[in-house]
Amino acid sequence: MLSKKKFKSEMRQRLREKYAMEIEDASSQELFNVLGSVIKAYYSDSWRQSWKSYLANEDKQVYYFSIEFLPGKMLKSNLLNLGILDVVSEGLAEMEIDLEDLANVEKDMALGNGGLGRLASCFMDSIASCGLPGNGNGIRYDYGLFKQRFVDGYQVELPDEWLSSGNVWEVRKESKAVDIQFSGDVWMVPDEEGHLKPVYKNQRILRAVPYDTAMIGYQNKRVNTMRLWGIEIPTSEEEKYTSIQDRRQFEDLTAVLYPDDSNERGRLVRLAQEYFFVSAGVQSILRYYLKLKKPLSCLSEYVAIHINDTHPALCVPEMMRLLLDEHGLSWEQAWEITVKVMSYTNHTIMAEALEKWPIHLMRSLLPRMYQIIEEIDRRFVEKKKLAYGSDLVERTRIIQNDQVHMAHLAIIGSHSTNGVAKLHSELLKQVVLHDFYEIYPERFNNKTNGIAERRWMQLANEPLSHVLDKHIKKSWRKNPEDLRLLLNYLDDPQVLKELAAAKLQNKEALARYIKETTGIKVLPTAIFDVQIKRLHAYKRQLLNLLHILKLYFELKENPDTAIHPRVFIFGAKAAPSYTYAKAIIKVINEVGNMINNDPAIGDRLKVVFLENYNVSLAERIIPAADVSEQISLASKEASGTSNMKLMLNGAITIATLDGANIEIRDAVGEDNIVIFGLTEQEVYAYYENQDYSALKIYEESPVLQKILNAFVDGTIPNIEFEGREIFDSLIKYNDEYFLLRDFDAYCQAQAKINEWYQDPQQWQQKSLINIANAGRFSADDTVLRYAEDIWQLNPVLKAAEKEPR
Ligand code: 26Q
Repeated sequence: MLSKKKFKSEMRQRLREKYAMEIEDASSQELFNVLGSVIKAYYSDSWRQSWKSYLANEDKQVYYFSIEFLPGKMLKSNLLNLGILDVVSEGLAEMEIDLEDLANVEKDMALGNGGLGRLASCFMDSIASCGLPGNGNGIRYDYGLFKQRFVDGYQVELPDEWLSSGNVWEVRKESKAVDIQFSGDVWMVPDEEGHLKPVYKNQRILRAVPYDTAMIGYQNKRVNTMRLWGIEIPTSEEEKYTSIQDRRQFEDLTAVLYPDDSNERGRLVRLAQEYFFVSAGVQSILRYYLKLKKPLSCLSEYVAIHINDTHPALCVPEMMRLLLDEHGLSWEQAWEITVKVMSYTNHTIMAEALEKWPIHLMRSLLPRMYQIIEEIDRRFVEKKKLAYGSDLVERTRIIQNDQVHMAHLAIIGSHSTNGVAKLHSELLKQVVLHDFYEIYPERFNNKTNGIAERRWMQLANEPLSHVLDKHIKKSWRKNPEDLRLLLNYLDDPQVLKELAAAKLQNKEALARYIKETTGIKVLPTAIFDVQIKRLHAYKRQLLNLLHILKLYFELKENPDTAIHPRVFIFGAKAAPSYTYAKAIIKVINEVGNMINNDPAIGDRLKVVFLENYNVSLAERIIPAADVSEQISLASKEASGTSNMKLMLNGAITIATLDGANIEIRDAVGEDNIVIFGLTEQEVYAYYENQDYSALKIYEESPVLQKILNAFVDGTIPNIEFEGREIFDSLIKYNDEYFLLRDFDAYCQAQAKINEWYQDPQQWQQKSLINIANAGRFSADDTVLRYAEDIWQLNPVLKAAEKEPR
């Protein structure tokens, strides 16, 4: 264990070695770097030992392949997980250093867009915390997700230079580099035994260099690895590059993370990124495996590869290539191994979001991959046609209309396909992937998402954590299910009072942040109503705005309207080329300006759109939220995870029956959540009957007329262009996401929130019930289910033998 004294002397010693300085002379950045290296030294033994013990026990390992990871800042979560947060914080204080100051120096590691990337990072934390042998595999982008600024209410994107001051957590492992082959022609030439072998001409060899980051388990001495690959041109290959542009084209492969963006579809660089980290990862896995001296036929007893969405689906043909071309296995042997090793998670049911690549791109960049995919496709068709008939097979085959369907590849090439919430997994089976469900019913399963509750409660919400410790003791910190103990205090006025005080404290902190960053003054006693997520039409930030405008007009017309003051808080990035989403950002900002500066409204209504929503900002907003907006059109949000984080922090959810909202309702009961809107069946009925008319709803509703007209009649200033675009999307193009249909129900739901808030004790009880029931969404549980049902990791199986669950 680290003593305060030891820690302080380590800090001083390393600062002298690294910068030849004393504490008093060092900047926050220098102190942060030194602190990072002290911590790294502290866990280095556990990191080595964990790896050694996996090797010694020949534990089966899982490799989580994800093109996105979104860890945010790591300093405090590393300290927490190592169990030295207090020692370090106090030790620093004794040297007159504020841990918070150093924590703020760290740049967010934002190598992801949103939910999918953050889920990968929550899983990394939980996999280590559950003591499971598991590793991340991804890309070390030079620039993470763009930084968002508002200029005149418009989103402007700036590069995210997250590496500009170095990265203390990563370890470059040059000796573990692997070669990656791109492009060139492939000739299948018979070898001495007459087996066809690929011979490449004009190919480019690139080097993938791993950068390893420790994934520290929660106070269990386990340290796993997240391995991110960077690209380099090997010196031996340099003469092949005839121009700077040619070099750049390859070197820039890992330069930027692609934003979640349909316009980026079909970009060659994205495909190259996918192959790059897949090939690097699969090669290094096999290299490790061969050291174990086990036959390849047993690979699936030692290795599981998880494909996070279809972005790493090339794992399937790449594993096949290595087994066939490098290790000489037969197709049948290689295929059996591959399917057993691979598993796949689907994160969307939106047809337009399913990944497809034009054949010509795949063939020109990755000719061998394409050949193998063609053969997988050919055998699939041949084998399944007899049993299922040609219609079904034509719909499910991998190659269709000159495109490679990555989801089809992932399903056919793996033994498990899971959705991320109950409803989503049902829709996969019954609708979106129904054809595959007919063929492979046993492959489909559900794994409802979860969150790293330690980060989202212990780190993000200290005031609430202290209240919990005081009354239910500390077991919840390790065992989130123990949050249920809080239910014993449902009628304890003292506990309710303390919970309310913690919330108020968090709201005051957020109010200060809002004042500093936007200049807007908000009342901490107002209802803090929060919608934080990527900006997407289906998530319906616009529905929220329509309701805000309704309240605004009501207050203007009738200043005596009884509503509790509300602060509507938004955080959202729009993909750079998603013009409609950007128009919504602009309009929310302009409505905000109009309302926030209207003296007739005062403190009763405020609209705050915080810039640059990211993990760190989420950690500020979530603890301060009273209301959680989860208002996607039913069936569109696969799961959502901020819904879970907000619930855990005591916000009351206003939600449609979509994604994990349904499971949140089941957990807290109807009285502690506000549900509204179309159900998924009703949405599908509209699709079937084609009888939705937004215009009709508009014509019959004076309220909606007033609100929608405000977008085009100059009522809302400075949105001439965007206002028209939005108005047209609702009326002229018939409101694709049924906002107008759900509008009345949403307003009633919001009225209920207002009414509930009038009774502080009742509100606090509902909030308590939400906190107490959030334990079931711990990512620890989620990864244990993956480990047991999908990855079949030995430690879980062994533990299960000992004490059946
Ligand atoms: C597409 C084309 C080109 C480049 C990038 C992309 C791209 C990038 C990111 C496509 C999709 C994503 C991210 C999707 C995502 O975050 N999905 C969310 O996953 C969460 C975790 O399962 C769910 O909770 C959310 O419901 C789901 O929207």
